[in-house]
Amino acid sequence: METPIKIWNRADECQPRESIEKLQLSRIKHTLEQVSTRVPCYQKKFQQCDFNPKDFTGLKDLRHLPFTTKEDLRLNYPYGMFAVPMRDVVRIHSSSGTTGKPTVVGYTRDDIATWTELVARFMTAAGVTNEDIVHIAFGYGLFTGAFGLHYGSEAIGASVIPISGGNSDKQIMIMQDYRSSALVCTPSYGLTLADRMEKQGIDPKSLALRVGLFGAEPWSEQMRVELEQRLGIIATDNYGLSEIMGPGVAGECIHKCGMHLAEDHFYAEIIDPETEEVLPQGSVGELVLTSLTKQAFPMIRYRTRDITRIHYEPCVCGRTLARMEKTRGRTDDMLIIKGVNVFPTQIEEVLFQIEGCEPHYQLIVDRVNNLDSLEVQVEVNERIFFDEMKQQRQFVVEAEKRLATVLGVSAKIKLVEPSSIKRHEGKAVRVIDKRQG
Ligand code: DLL
Repeated sequence: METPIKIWNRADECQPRESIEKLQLSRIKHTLEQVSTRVPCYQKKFQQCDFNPKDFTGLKDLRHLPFTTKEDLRLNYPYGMFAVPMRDVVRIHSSSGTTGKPTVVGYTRDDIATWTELVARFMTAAGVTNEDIVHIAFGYGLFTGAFGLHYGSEAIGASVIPISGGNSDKQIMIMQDYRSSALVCTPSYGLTLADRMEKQGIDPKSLALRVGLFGAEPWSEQMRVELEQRLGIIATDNYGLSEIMGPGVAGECIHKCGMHLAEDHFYAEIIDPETEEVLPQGSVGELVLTSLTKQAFPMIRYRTRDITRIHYEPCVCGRTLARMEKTRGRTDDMLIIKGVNVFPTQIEEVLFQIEGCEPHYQLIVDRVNNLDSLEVQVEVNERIFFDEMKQQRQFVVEAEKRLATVLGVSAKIKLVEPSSIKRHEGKAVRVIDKRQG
């Protein structure tokens, strides 16, 4: 007999498609009215395209409205896009921008309640219950990861360990002593912890860990296999971005066949990032999100830059909310090497399948004689690193051949010593692009 699957909010997560769409329509209308009276940036955008929210009749009309981009948020830094007075804002976070000023986002009390609910949903979908001890190894601070997962875990009734990021030895000691059963961090940090355990001679299976909730950066299916095998856990993916809310926008259930999108709170479109046209259902493209219930920081057609595909068929778990595929990466991280588009996750997928490669790599992109070049620096195990020149050469040739077949463009492989690539506690930096600047 099948064990019944626990669903956090059955009424909202399993509703028929018609009722999801009906709800989306009434919520979009409300949001459009809110922003058109309260946010000058949207007032201007709507005036420019002669749009009146009162004329909005169907979800498909949304495609005629302008996008919101990171640039709009920069121009309105810090609070210009807020739709409520500061006295109604109870929390401020910001995005992990790598250049310029970060994006500032705000939440009302109701926004925090929605965020908590949506995180509780995906954590429950991943199998977390009130019996779990949740080890949160995201950095606490302006980053939305730690606080998002923290509130969601508490709502479920799990016991939260707010350990924050870094200090891997202490993390492992606490995991052992406090019997952490659910690990929350970036997949790359999960791997760092697995390495550290191995070095210390600790068998992860001797710990109480049983599930990992990984997110905040792209990671491949091979990386999942690596994490599951090495930590002895079920590894699930969850997605979000601060501009839209933080974690909780989408998350996998234990069937791991796409991340359930909280469609009752966000409306998703997939566009061609070049032509900016909405693509037909089932296409791969850039995810564009519109918030449906946010009060402090509503977003209309926000260009996430993340490349994915959405499936609308119901999932075996019973949830009807659409499922978003693991993102392949961001359009900004996509490398164009000799005209061929390559995502770091594609390279990761290949490397992880090569016997002897360690799961740590970095990509160096450069321009030599006006031609793009890609060097893949990858750690290999000691046997290969200290192998005879001839055998090592053979290994490199073989690996380069595998990469060229999958990527459709040649890349140079450079073997580096075990543990020589910088480890990250938060989001991993995979690409060093020497072509800029
Ligand atoms: O990373 C929110 C988050 C925290 C999500 C914890 C999941 C867990 P930002 O710092 O604003 O917010 O970065 C958002 O990170 O646009 C994606 O490019 C990337 N990203 C987030 N989750 C995933 C994921 C948080 N599961 C940006 N897979 C997004 C791939 C992800 N990329």
